[in-house]
This record gives sequence, C-alpha cells and structure tokens, in this order.
Amino acid sequence: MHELQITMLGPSGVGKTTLLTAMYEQFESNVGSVDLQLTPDEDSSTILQDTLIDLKSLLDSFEAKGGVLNTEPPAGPDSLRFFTFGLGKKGKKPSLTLKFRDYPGIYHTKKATTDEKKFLRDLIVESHVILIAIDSPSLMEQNGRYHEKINRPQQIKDLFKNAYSTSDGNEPKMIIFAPIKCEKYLKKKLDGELEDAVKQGYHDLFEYFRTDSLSNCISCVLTPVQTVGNVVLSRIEAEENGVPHFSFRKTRHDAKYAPKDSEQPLRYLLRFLLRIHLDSRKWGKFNFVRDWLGIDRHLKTAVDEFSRGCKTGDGFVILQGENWLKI
Ligand SMILES: Nc1nc2c(ncn2[C@@H]2O[C@H](COP(=O)(O)OP(=O)(O)OP(=O)(O)O)[C@@H](O)[C@H]2O)c(=O)[nH]1
Ligand SMILES: [Mg+2]
Repeated sequence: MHELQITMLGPSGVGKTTLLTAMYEQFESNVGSVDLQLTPDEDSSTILQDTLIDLKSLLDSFEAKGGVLNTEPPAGPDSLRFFTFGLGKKGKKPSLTLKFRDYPGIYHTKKATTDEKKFLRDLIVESHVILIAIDSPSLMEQNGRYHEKINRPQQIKDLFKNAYSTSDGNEPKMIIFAPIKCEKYLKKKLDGELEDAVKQGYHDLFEYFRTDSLSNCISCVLTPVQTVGNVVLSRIEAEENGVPHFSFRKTRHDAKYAPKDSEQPLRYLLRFLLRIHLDSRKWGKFNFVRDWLGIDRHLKTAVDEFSRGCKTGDGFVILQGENWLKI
C-alpha cells in the first residue's frame, strides 16, 4: 500500500503526543458525512487509547504541568514505533497508510546520543510532511521569554538545514506549525498576535525556507490546535532550573475533554496531496499520489470535500507556498 511519512517534531513537553492523540481520536466526529475513514493498526490504537485516558484524567484535576505524559522509548531510537493509520473510504479497505513518527523530545537536549541526533536528521529527510508542535505559552507570555528554552527554534532550524542540505531539493514538502495550549490566545482574539509571534519566533527558519532552493517547494501553514479544550492558562509559577511551570485551569468545574480543530492539520495535509495529484509534473517521493487518487473518483471527491474544510482566519494562516494548496 502507498505510504506517507509524517513527523511530529518538537522538544519535550510541547505537545507532540497529545496532538497525535487528538488528531486520531477526533477524526471520526470531524469528518461528518464525508466518505473518509482513518483506521489505526492495533498497537497504535492501544497506545493512543492509553494516552487518551491519561489526558482525560488530567482534566479531572487540571493543573497541567508540561510533559506529564512524556514519551519514553524502551531502548534507543530503533525501538520507537510508527503510529500507523489506514486512510480510505468508510467501510472499505484503506488505500493509503499514514505513518506518523513520534519520539521523546529529550532527543533535542544535549544528553542526546549520536544515534538519537542522526535519527532526528533522518526523520526530516524522509518525511513528506512535518508537524512542528509549539508550546504557545512559552512563545506568547512575557514577550516570549521562554520560547528559546522550550521550543528551541534555532536547533530546529539547524536540523532542517542539515537535513535539506544533503537531500535532493526540489520535491514539495509541507511544514505545519501547530501551536498547542493556545486556548487563551484564540479566545481573546489575539490570533493576529499568535501569527506574529510564530513568524518572529521562527524568523530564521522562515528565512531559510525562503532561500532560492527551497522557496518554491516548501509550503508552510499555521494551525493552532487545542488538544485538550476547555482549559485556560491561569498562572506562571517560579522557574525550576530555568524552566517555568505553566498552570491551567478548567473553564468550568464540569468541563470535559473537548479538543478543538485537531483535524485541521489533516485537512491541510490532504489538500496538499490533492494539489500534488492535480499537478502534471513528476514528484519523486510523491508520485504515488497520482495512482492513489487517480484510480478512485469517489475517493478523490471525498478528499476534495474534506480539504475544503481547511480553516482560514481565527489564527489559521498559509504562511508560505500558497500555490501548493490551491485546489
Ligand atoms: N493547556 C493545554 N495543555 C495541554 C494541551 N495539550 C497538551 N497539554 C499539556 O501539555 C503536556 C505535554 O504534552 P505531550 O503531548 O506529552 O508533549 P510531548 O511533546 O509529546 O513531550 P515528550 O513526549 O516529552 O517529547 C501535557 O502533559 C498536557 O499537560 C492543550 O490543548 N491545552
Ligand atoms: Mg510525547
């Protein structure tokens, strides 16, 4: 079966695993009448179900301290598994495999081994789509005082530079910037500020993406996702080893787990694939998209319908490479 590889990128505690969980868990309720279905393999389903239970119980006594659900591999990067989902029409055999890579954010620290660093670099080279999870309070509070420390934008830029300098440049790539824990900034209609902060906070990375060899093949979008919902930042506690504690409270005492917009990255991803399919050029790693959507007219219609639900405004912005999303 055709495969698409997607990386969840970001340092520890920013929200990679919760984003993956919410994307999977909310797909069915968000897809509505569109004839698409996402089916996890058994292992992925079991692990994500456990994360979901953690997330829901976290909300029962919500005082989120970053990283309570830290992803830990049993032994080194080789032991990490893919989260695999089949995508296809409802009730039918899937026709595309979405392979998500999630890893422990400690691979971004100076404790990382050579193997772990190589693993990160290879991930970026091999992935068709990369989701950068962003810890929004670090980016937004106190003029982004903790952004460098928590989100490590310079290191992320260097990772891309290392990876792309050795790969064959002109294949299209999609980079999704997904601010997590962002409820406060969307509620207060500070979405313009969130956009500005992302542009500024990742300034050097965007500058790199705009260089001649990359500007025509990289598409960047901003998709703020509330992976828990019904919570809001309540206070910032004193730092411990330079790392702050952001506390959140529920919006109401009986508020329940209710992620918002968690399917949006998938909508953008499918819009990108559809656009590639509609293009007549040959695209190396992406040539499979022609077969995937070319044979099945109904599937193509479903993908088209789903992609038309991409939000714009309210914090959702195409930051670069709009032509890769025109359908
Ligand atoms: N306020 C708020 N907090 C959230 C939300 N989603 C996740 N969190 C908090 O963010 C913490 C970190 O999320 P994870 O998904 O475990 O982070 P990670 O990037 O996978 O971290 P590692 O596995 O250590 O690399 C969680 O423990 C939650 O407390 C959200 O939508 N809103
Ligand atoms: Mg994790």
